[in-house]
Amino acid sequence: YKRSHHSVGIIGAPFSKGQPRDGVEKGPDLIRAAGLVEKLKAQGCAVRDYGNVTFEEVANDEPIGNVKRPRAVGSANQRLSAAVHAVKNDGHTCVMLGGDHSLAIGSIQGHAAAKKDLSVVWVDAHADINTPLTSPTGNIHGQPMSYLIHELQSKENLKKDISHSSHILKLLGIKVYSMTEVDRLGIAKVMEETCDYIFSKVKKPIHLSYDIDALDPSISPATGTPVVGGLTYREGIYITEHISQTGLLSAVDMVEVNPKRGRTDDEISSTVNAAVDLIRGCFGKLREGNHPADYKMPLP
Ligand code: EXY
Ligand code: MN
Ligand code: MN
Ligand code: MN
Repeated sequence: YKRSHHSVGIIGAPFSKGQPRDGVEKGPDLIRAAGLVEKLKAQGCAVRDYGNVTFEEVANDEPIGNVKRPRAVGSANQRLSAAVHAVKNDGHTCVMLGGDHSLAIGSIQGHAAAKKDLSVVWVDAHADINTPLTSPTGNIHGQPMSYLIHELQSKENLKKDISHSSHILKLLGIKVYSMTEVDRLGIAKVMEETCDYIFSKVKKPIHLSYDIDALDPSISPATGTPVVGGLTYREGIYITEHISQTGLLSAVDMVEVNPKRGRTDDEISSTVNAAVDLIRGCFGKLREGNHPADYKMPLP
């Protein structure tokens, strides 16, 4: 029964310009202040905190078409991509603390630059696959997948009538589980099927992009776009436990924690603590309890 052997590299990305609400840039420091590093070490991880990425001020960042703050988001993601690439080259599992979900563009790009082929598991109340033409808001945090998927890069495809993200997902053959499937199958079956699917050809490193708004707002209310009817705390944690036991987790994004969207201190701490617990689940924390490294079964 061995303890976690994980080596974790943490990057903070205090960035909010992929969406309009202030406060999500405070996510990284709050998640650290809730004891993330200490807790990961206590469960046996080696942890290196690379600190926060610094982002440049972009002066004239007028919308391009419908897309808001394209230059700031582009620049931030270039810097984040380089930072994630470096953490991967140092041999760690990368944990990127957002920040809004537009940061997945740079996080996945930097990860892919180091590892070539990846599987991406996206846990979210939203599909985040709007294209610049289908986005109802122009906010890039609702669009990151559209910049990462090769099939969505051609103007031809963008012109097609793909106005609903569920249609785009169908068109691309992306495996999707809605809350209806979580209810019908249970989260254990959903994760079993998810892993069967991503392991069906080759076992690629996994990039887990976890939006805290995937959890029900009764648990994580301090987020920009909460949706009632989300995952329970236990379902949310189960996802991380299951991914952890594959041994293939290579990078994690934990995004959209926004303390300014919490109405009370309890709402904020519930959200931040859930983010910490999800990350702990990614690195082998078991709800049954973890034995200390030198634990010996007492003789009868
Ligand atoms: N579908 C809406 C949009 O594209 O603006 C809302 C997107 C919310 C995205 C959140 C972070 O996951
Ligand atoms: Mn998202
Ligand atoms: Mn979301
Ligand atoms: Mn492991």
